[in-house]
Amino acid sequence: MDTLTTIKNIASNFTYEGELVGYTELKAGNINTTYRIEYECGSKTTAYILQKINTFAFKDPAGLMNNVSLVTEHIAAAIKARGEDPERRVLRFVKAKNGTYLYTDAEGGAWRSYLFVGDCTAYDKIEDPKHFYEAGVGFGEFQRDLADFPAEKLVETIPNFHNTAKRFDTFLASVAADAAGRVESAQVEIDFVNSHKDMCSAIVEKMESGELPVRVTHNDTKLNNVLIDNASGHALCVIDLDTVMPGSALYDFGDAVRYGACTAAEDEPDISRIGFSMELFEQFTRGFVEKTKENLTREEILLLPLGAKVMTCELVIRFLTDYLDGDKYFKILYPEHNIVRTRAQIKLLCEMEAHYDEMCDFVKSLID
Ligand code: GN1
Ligand code: MG
Repeated sequence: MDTLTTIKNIASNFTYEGELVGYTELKAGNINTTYRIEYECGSKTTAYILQKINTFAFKDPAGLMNNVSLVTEHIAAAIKARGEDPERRVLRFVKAKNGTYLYTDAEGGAWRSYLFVGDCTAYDKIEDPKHFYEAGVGFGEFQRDLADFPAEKLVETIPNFHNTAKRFDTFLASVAADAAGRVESAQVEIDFVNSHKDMCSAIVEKMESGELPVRVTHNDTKLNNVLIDNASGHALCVIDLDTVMPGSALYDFGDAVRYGACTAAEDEPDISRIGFSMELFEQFTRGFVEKTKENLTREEILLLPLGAKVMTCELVIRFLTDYLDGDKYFKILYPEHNIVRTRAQIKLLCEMEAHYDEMCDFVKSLID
């Protein structure tokens, strides 16, 4: 079946009004398959996102959609309580004809849909450093708006998602299994991970001891997961809510810095281009701390830079593990893609280690 016919079939199970008049695939994500579709009703055209949830990654799509609808309702209420308009500020999901937010196709594929937010941009790379400040504001507000959300209502959509210590154990198992016969060719990268074993448990241990509180976090805070309003240049709406679940504020801060303060793309093959930008780090940190300083503990804020190192280390491990497993998890564009990603994250982590004291000093300067 061609894609248009598939889209038409799937879309006919949602409660859109009018006729499907167009679709395009959006290729930015590494996990789900995403389409932008348009419906025409009379003289009005409305755009939606129609997305197939990757059920290899997300085993419980119904639980996931329940999380997402609870969280978006909570955020909409928080925006209203501030006397602001939640329109365009939080995702609005469209019901399937079965009355839920999820449609399961004949092959078991899990689909959901939400209104497309227009006149804004999801930047894959930073064009203006101010956008990264805005990303900090956006993810900081997200964290703040969910500060009073009862975490026990959320399922863990991917169990142990940011349990970096468990990621390390999974990595060891993949090295031992050598399923794709790639261990020999990745020995340098494997040695790097082995030398960072202690870093993997740094956050987990602090959460277990209670030094770091458990919060409701986004857990996938790439720059392109916060929409920036084209007219005002301000953060508008946080998207990609699939991994919202209990976590640490360090995860959200850290993953955003990992992606956004890097001087090249996360899969840049020429590692000489990969550096860590203190300027960009400072932009994001300023925005994030401005919005969260009333909610986070002092200790938590001072530890934020640790999140950047641990999240980068975690991505080294995840990309390398997937490479060793034979590319089962992340979408790849070419056979070496996951090892290229691994090398890029290794270089970035080394750059962060070199800037770590500066990062900590800057964070401290914001709260003293
Ligand atoms: C995946 O699909 P995307 O780009 O939103 C992944 C993140 C990684 C990221 C690396 C559910 O996110 O954890 O940081 O790729 N999401 C999931 O690019 O595994
Ligand atoms: Mg994502």
